[in-house]
Amino acid sequence: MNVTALAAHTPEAVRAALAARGWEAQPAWFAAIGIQPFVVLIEDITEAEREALVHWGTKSGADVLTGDSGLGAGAWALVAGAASRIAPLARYDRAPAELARLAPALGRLLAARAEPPRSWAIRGAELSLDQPVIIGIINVTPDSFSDGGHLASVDAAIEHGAQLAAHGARLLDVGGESTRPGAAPVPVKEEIARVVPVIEGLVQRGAGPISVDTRKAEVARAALDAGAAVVNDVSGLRFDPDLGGVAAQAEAGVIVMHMRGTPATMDDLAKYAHVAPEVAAELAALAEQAERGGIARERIVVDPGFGFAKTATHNFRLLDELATIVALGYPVAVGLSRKRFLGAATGRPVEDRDRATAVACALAWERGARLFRVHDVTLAREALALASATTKPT
Ligand code: PMM
Repeated sequence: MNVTALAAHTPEAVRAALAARGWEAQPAWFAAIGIQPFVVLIEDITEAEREALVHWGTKSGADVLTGDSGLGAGAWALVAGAASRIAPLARYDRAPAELARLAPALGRLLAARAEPPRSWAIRGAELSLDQPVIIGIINVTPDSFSDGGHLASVDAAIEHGAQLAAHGARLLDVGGESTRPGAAPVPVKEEIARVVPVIEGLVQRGAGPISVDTRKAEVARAALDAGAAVVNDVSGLRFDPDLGGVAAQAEAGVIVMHMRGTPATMDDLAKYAHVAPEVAAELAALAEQAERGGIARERIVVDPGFGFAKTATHNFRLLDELATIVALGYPVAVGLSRKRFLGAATGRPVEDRDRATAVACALAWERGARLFRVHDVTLAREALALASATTKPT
């Protein structure tokens, strides 16, 4: 007899074991997904639902931990087990009647796990997510947090963008307003004057597709008119109520990022009891709002907003628990590049954080992120080439 431990942090080991024993690719994938450990946190349930879950757990062999939230917030339950064991709870015909309320949300989580999105529809194109999508940063701001001042001239910014594309960036993100904590707001006219000539120049050079990093509808409209294909909004479409409509009408791709408050107020709002589920819930509400505003689901990417209304500790937890964001079912982008929490871990100053960025990108890939907004495309690309090679199914 031979007894071997298999890796369980992804489905790949089980899939490989089954494939090696003659299973077809599709059934091997579904079996591997089914065997994988699955843990769900269920909040705001009634006492009857809590009791029904405990009873169901005893019968089905899943682990169920429960408690009371207090303050009238209802009870909570943590349910853990193989996904295939928990899956019947998502089916009305199999789940106990008392737990019917659970089925839709649980069904969505299970479906997103089994079939994560494999492409992102942007304006006039489709980006495959089977490989990492590197988003190259072009900050055209005199006061940006990490590369401020270097790209002040239009020609320098265009040249820089062309270089990023040549090094493997599949999207170029042009921004004209710094979102540093406490940065001064930029008037609309000034922001347009910064980003539009750069976008036009990049389009002329055939570099792109291009994304515009803005919170403002007027800037987005001007950028889309100049040829941008994506709107990247750090306010998650909260800052300007017209931005969603502009993006929807242009059929642009949209990156909906999580933050609280504004860059001026966000640091005081970095208060979470458990950061990943709270960011996931707030991000889900923003993405649903975007969909209600007419942006097609397949055009939406979500981003947990590292460094925005988060302390270093929150950012580390969020990176580790990124799967909670991925489970929302939208493609996930991360903006880790040169951020302060990388300095907190490595002791490196902002101009020397590209190696830490590359490592963080690799960790994020493994946890399910597919898009990576970075300054140093070459280093990130190398790290992601390695990370994606290790998770590639054989
Ligand atoms: N971070 C910054 C600016 N824009 N957009 C997205 N989607 N995600 C981010 O994390 C993000 C962003 C701030 O960083 P920078 O000043 O280095 O550009």
